[in-house]
Amino acid sequence: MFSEPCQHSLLNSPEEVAKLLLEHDNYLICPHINPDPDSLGSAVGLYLGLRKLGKTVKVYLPEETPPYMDYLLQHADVQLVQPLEMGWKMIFVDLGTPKQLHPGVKLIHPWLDIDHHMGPVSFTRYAYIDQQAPATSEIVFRILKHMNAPFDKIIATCLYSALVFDTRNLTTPATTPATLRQAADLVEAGADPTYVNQMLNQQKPLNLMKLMGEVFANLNSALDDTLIWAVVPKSLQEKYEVDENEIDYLISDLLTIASTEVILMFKETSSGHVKVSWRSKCHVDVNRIARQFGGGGHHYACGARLSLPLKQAVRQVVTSTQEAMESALAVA
Ligand SMILES: [Mn+2]
Repeated sequence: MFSEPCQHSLLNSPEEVAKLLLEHDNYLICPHINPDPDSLGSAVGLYLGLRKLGKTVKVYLPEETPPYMDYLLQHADVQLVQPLEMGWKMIFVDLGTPKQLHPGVKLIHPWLDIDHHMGPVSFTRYAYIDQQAPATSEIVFRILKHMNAPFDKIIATCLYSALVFDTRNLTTPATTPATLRQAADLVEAGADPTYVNQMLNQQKPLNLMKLMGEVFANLNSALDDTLIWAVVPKSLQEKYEVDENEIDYLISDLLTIASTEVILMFKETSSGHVKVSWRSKCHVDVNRIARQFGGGGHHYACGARLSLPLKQAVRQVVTSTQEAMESALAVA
């Protein structure tokens, strides 16, 4: 019987991660709860790369994901139930914090954490955290390159999808010339930008658009409309028969409003929580606000889950966000 990790080592480069992955075998890759295309694309891209190098690998995903991401999953050996036999080394991608794990994930052999969120979080034996990386997939790409994994169209599609998702189509401030070169390498390896754009950005169901119409008609704002928030109660999701995971789509549309600095979205979930999402255009570090509520993410995008009634969650989060914005915009 193996023992739980008693030591934590931070790795210093993708090269070190590559070396470690080549030395071992039997990997179980876990995305975060309610995974986004960066977490899923990174997980499946890493899975496929390791498979090509002869490793035994599985992806563990104990939940349904919105249909628009099916194309990322179709080539992976996805386990809905955690394999509990010994020997699986768990690899976490894009996690941010262990709180972002699905409750169905048991930390049996937490071995490696690959991430670009605030860190380090020492719950795994090894971790490689690069906060400058625009997406976790950007790190996975570099790891696979150091392992000399052959890139094919499917791996390239997974990693390209993850990269363009987290960089809002290669436009966030984290997008550098190196990011664009990596995107070009992935297109050269077979990723099709037109196809990926269709998959990620043109899959909204009609009933979601109708729900968005009602949500947008009832937007709230403060601070001269620099703060705008949308509230999506369960009753509205039921009225339009919209899957709660699909509602996350609408936040990026709110960022297109000219006056906004910060966007907030409140979604009542079936688990009884309120999921809060923050997006910032520039000056306001919304991650600092999310952390006050036990959440986290990045300067420009983050979230938290609150065990509060919807109205109370809205009141508390709007107040804190307003305060943070007033001080951030005063110095900007
Ligand atoms: Mn990410």
